[in-house]
Amino acid sequence: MKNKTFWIFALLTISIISITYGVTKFITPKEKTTETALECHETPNTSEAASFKPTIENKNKPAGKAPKGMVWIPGGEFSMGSNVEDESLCSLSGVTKDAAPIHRVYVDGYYMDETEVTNEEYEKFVKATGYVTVAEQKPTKEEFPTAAEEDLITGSVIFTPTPSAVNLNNFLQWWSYVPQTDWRHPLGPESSIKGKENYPVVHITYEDAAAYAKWAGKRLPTEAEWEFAARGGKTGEIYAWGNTLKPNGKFQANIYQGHFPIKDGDTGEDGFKGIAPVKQYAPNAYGLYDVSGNVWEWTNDWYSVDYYKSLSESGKVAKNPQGPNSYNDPNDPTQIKRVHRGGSFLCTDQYCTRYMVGTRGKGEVRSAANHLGFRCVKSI
Ligand SMILES: [Ca+2]
Ligand SMILES: [Ca+2]
Repeated sequence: MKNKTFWIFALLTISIISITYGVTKFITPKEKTTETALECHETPNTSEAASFKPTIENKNKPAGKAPKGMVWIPGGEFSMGSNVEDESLCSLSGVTKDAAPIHRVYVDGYYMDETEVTNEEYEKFVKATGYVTVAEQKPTKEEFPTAAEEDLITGSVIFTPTPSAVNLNNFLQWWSYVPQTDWRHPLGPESSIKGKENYPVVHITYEDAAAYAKWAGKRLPTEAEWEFAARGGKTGEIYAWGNTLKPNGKFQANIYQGHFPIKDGDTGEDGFKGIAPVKQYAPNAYGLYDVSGNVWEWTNDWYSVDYYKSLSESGKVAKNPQGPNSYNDPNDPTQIKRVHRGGSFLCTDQYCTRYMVGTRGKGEVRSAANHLGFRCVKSI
């Protein structure tokens, strides 16, 4: 990359590396497109099928109505994680391993936002508090000591389709750091959120999400709370809606169809090319919309590659796990990361199939992009 924002770009987009990890690590350069090189399936290869034990929901329910825009998640004991052996439905072996082994977890009940936090909701917060998101703050020399002064400019990272087919081994080809890009200008300085009040807010870092949650009297979910809720009380299913990607031939979430990442490559077979307003697909069994796809969602937990392993090895049911004490991503050891969940409108069946409900994502805490948002929970 030759443009002057390269250093900031490189430093701020670590989360993109994480999100597209399957691409960067597991798709080797080929002249052929992955579509012709791979055999894809409706369901992934799985292992440890017997290790999912039934979900046992709590019976208690708080009196009174749920807070506006939230639904009650009863909590209980469930089997958490993924037994998917492949990174994708196209048999790329890979990083879903960090969601193994399946282990037993208990969470108390809580309320959860029924949708991703929208632009309209985030705007109320900003108007009330004057909050300035990370993308709107000028990067400092302290944070980016190697960057030249002229490169320290506000902005965020946008998915930028390529003019033609590319090898999928270099994510820099389809992500760009664009100056003056933030939640109000999700596709660059000329764009706006006018008429997009009911779209999920994006370009949100962890601290931006946590600040909103605090203002709203809520908090970010733990990773366990997020997964318990997303599974909707079901046991060991691959998706939030069941075990097949397209029941009756119909997509159940806003993901990506077609040839990634080329211009006009997303066919929008699921109804949307790119991001969608919230509530466009049926909710899961708890009444939650878009837990899979549309935008990735922050959780409060540090990301550690071996956290599930350590919980499993304890031999006990993990009670209200709060995540590991620190972050640990051996592939990217200097980056401070927390867990993302659910995948986004850019996840395809070829890789990054993180709309599979037990799988995990991760991101550097001060990084954002136009496919990353959040939702909140509230304890009783
Ligand atoms: Ca779509
Ligand atoms: Ca989502």
